[in-house]
Amino acid sequence: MNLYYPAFLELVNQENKDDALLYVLDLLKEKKIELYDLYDFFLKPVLNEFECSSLDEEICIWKEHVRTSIVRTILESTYPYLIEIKKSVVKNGKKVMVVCPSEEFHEVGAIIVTNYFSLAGFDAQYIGANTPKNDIISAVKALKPDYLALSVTNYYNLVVTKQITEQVKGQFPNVKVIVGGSAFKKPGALDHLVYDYHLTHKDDIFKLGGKH
Ligand code: B12
Repeated sequence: MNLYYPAFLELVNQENKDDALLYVLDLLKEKKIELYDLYDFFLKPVLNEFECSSLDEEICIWKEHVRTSIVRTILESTYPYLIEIKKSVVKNGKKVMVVCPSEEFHEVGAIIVTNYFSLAGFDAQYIGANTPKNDIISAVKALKPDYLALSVTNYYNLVVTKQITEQVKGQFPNVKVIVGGSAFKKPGALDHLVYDYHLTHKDDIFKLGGKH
């Protein structure tokens, strides 16, 4: 756990968006943490380790929304740091398109992953959450990416993911399909799926980008 995480968690638990943002901005400015730390050791755990007692089911969903809103504000507000780091990144000439399939509204992981692809030297574009199959196909046709990266969190969306990968591979055999996201933690999730890479960690993305 990062030394500065508990204080951040406390602010988020209080739903104090302003101070949570100011706290991490200060840590970045003072170079006490790197942008990578912010993603991996602050934003990811503050969402993934959020637990709501079953007694509080009624409030869990809106509380999750509030928390996500704090995280999204931090993600957008720290984008200038990404721009700054990207200036020194050597491009690898490869284009990747990141997208969440239809009904997949969980997009924080996809946005962070898009940033990692950029930092790994890819020309990375995030398309969006809840993207219908036909729109994904149209985007692949128009953008001609080298890689299509699908982010899937809810394992109920694995069925549509399978349909998308089959169609993409059928129509665009040269496009490499990358899958990632917590849905693939479910045993058997990758069975019968047409894909080229299942990546989990930022190091996998850097390796694929040619940086070790
Ligand atoms: C935030 C959240 C929400 C928010 C999402 C807001 C948004 N705009 O993104 C809201 C409130 C909308 C929401 C809604 C729902 N949620 Co929700 N949600 C979460 C929560 C708390 C955090 C998810 C998150 O963003 N994590 C932070 C990111 C940074 O981490 P990550 O997603 O793991 O991503 C990392 C890696 O997986 C990887 N990665 C991700 N994608 C990719 C792609 C590639 C290519 C690669 C290489 C890597 C990669 O890299 C990322 C960065 O390290 C999880 C809890 C959990 N433990 O996951 C539940 C959770 C995912 N939700 C769940 C559920 C059930 C729902 C709802 C059905 C609830 C409901 N009853 O309405 C709806 C479904 C909405 C929908 N149709 O998609 C379940 C899913 C269970 C399942 N069936 O799989 C979870 C696990 C909660 C639980 N314990 O039950 N949710």
